[in-house]
Order: sequence, then structure tokens, then C-alpha cells
Amino acid sequence: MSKERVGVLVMSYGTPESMDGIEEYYTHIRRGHAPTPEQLAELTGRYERIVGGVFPLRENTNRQVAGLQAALDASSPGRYVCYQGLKHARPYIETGMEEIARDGITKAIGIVLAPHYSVMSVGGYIERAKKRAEELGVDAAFVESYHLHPKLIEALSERVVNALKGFDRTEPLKVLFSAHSLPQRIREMDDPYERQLLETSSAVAERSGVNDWAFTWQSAGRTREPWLGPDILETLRETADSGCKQVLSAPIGFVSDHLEVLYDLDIEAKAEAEALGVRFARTDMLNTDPRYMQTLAESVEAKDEWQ
Ligand code: FEC
Repeated sequence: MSKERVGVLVMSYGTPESMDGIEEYYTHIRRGHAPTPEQLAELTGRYERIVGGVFPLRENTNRQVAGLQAALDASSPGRYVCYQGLKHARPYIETGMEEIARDGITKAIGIVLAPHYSVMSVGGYIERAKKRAEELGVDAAFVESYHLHPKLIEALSERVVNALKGFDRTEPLKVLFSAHSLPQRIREMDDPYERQLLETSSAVAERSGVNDWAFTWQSAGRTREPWLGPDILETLRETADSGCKQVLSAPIGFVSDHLEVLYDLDIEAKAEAEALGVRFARTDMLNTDPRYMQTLAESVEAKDEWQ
């Protein structure tokens, strides 16, 4: 193996650094358009509700990047150096690539802390990283998805099996796999996002011995265009109407504890379930599960075109 080091740009969504940083963050998500005072107050309120206005995604991303570095050091000592690049917060994706170049590294592999590819999600991260790499003369390759990696499926299935222990297995029970919704127009782009999410759901259901499951969307944006549905709140109502009063939520489209899980599922969906008389629980997130760290490390190594 060549001794040349490869920079690994580990990309994640990003979160504000403090309550004062929410406006800048939201403005970045909205491509430079500042939110209205009402929109800002609404988002601030959601952060306040999740464990008192802290931003768990920041620490979780730091730990995941450190965990990936350790996994890579164990399998390929000295070969890879991890850098962080965030979509909507500092250090931005471009800054991460600049640090790679500044350290004299000329080859990079990018990977996103999200297992499924959509041109509107992971595709956006890759486009920005690729552009900066080209400007800096860094030779870059990218992992697009890893949604069926056997260790990812194993770690997710273990979480489903563990969470099911809290339910009455003699009564009807439904597992609702979910992921972040996107505008419906991705369907006109032959986008793999929906297919990949169904493949992960199906593989996890099979491995966990779950027969009654559905895939549903969550966290749709509040814009005028139509988003992919049904939303989890609607699916909860349909599930309750069908006579099933036990639901396990498995947000397989996400890998960390963060707002979309801690608010949209643990507060909003849980309240809806309670109102419907449905017993509701959620699977634990992957965070730094060693099998997730190995999934990332093996996906990076498989992309290493210069070995
Ligand atoms: O904990 C945190 O602070 C951050 C949680 C967070 C994650 C996340 C992941 C994804 N998003 C995706 C798509 C969109 C699209 C829009 C959009 C808007 C928001 C807003 C917040 C937010 N997202 Fe997010 N997302 C997180 C947080 N997201 C806050 C703004 C207010 C709101 O709508 O709730 C709409 C943008 C627009 O206005 O044009 C589209 C996708 C993912 C999963 C993949 C990934 O992690 O990249 C897809 C975590």
C-alpha cells in the first residue's frame, strides 16, 4: 500500500452553535433568505423543547468523526486523516476541503453521515465538496450511499429487536420506518432515495422477524410545493383506525440523535400517538455504534482508488 495519506471529508447536516446562532443557520438552510420572525420563533421553540435548547447533533457529529478515524486507524494505520465538513454550519464543507489541501494532502474521499442518496440531499453535499476540490487541485472520490451495508443492517435490526421487547407481542403491532421527506419533484428525476429507503426497511424488517411494517415520511418542509407523503402523523392515524394500538418508530433515514428525531418523533409523533391511544416507542439512534463506524470505514476503503 502506498504511504500517501488520503483526506476523508466526513460530511454532516450541521446544527447551530448556540441559541443566538439559530437565525444564521436557518438563513443558510433557506439559501440566504432570512426567516420571518414567526418562523425563527417557531424553530427556536423546537430547539428549546428538546432537552432545554442544546444541540446534540454537534457533539454527535464530533464523536462520529472521531469514531470513524479510530476505525480507519485500526484497519489501515496511517492511511486516512478525517476532516469535518458541514452542510449548514461551520466548519462548512468547503472549509473541510480547504483544510485537506492546506495539510498538503492531494487525494480525498468524501462520505456523508446519511446512508441514502438523493440528488437533493447527499448529491448536494457532494456537488459542493467536488467543486471546492477541483478549485484546490485535490483529486476527490465520493461514497454515494451505504444503505444495504451488512453491518448497518445488523446494527439497525438489533435496535428494532431490542425496542420490540417493550411491547405486548400478543397484540397487533406495527413498525414504522421513516426518513426525511423531500419535495415530490424528486420522482421526476429518477432519484434512488425512495427505492434505497424501502430496501433498507425491507432488509431490517426481514432480519428482525417483523412482518407488519410500513415506510412513512417525516419532517416535511413547510413550503408551498408538495412533499413526499404520507407523513408519520397521518400514518399513525391510519394505523390506529385499523385497530392497531402499538407502534414502533424506526427512523432509518437518520443516524444521530437530533432535532428531527428528538422533536418530530419524540415530542410531536408521540403526542399524536397518545391522543390516539397508541402505545409509541422509538428505536435508539446509531450514533457511534461500532458497526456503524465500520460501515463508514469499509465504505471509505472500498472507494480508495489510489491504494
Ligand atoms: O439537530 C439539528 O439541529 C439539525 C437537524 C436536521 C437534520 C436534517 C436532515 C435532513 N434535512 C433534509 C432536507 C431538508 C429540506 C429542507 C430542510 C429544512 C430544515 C430546517 C431544519 C432542518 N432541516 Fe433538514 N434537517 C435538520 C434540520 N431539510 C431546522 C428548517 C426548518 C424546517 O423546515 O424544519 C427545506 C429547505 C428549504 O427551505 O429549501 C429539503 C434531509 C435530511 C436527511 C439527510 C441529511 O442528513 O442530510 C433530506 C439532521
